[in-house]
Amino acid sequence: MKLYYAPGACSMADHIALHEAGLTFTHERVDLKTGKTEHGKDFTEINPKGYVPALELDGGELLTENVAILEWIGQQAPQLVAEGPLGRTRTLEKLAFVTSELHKNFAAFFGGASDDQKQKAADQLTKRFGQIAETIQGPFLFGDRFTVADAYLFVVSTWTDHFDLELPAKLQDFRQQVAQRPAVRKAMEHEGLLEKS
Ligand SMILES: N[C@@H](CCC(=O)N[C@@H](CS)C(=O)NCC(=O)O)C(=O)O
Repeated sequence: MKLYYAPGACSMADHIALHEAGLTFTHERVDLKTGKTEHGKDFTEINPKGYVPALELDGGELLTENVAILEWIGQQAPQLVAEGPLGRTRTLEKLAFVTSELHKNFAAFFGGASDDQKQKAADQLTKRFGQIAETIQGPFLFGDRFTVADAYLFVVSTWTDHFDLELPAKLQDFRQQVAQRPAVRKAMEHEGLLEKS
């Protein structure tokens, strides 16, 4: 199995989740500016959509879309999904919120949006980060159990550092807790975001 990723991008959620799941995988870095992988391949020949994450399964099938990949990892490692009869659906509910209400609003900052569009996106992000922060049971979204949704929320929360956006205190605490996890450190070290310990 191989994860196509870009350092610090949303694919880091999958990178973290794969380590948390204890799955064996390799990685190939994608340069999103040139569209080339670290082995010089044209990434659109692998994923025609041209974006990360993409996960090539052992049978050769390619999974794309962060929510689908994280959901699949959760199927392989049920300990990464919330407990209870509604656990899987509750996890998906959080993944959907992170992708459509948080991740999507960063597009204004990553792309060439106007100041007005950036301000609107920043206002939305403040509101939506505030809403999800209020649902954190602590230390993670669903209490003591770390799930694939925590991995994704952690990654998007790190993006606020680049754009001078402030996180609610509850999310700052959450970030600190998540950052200490060995799987998170391993993924971040590999992606060059942390000094190797
Ligand atoms: N709909 C996709 C979006 C993924 C996405 O936004 N990936 C970004 C990095 S976080 C990317 O690769 N952007 C480069 C591009 O779109 O060309 C998903 O949810 O997985």
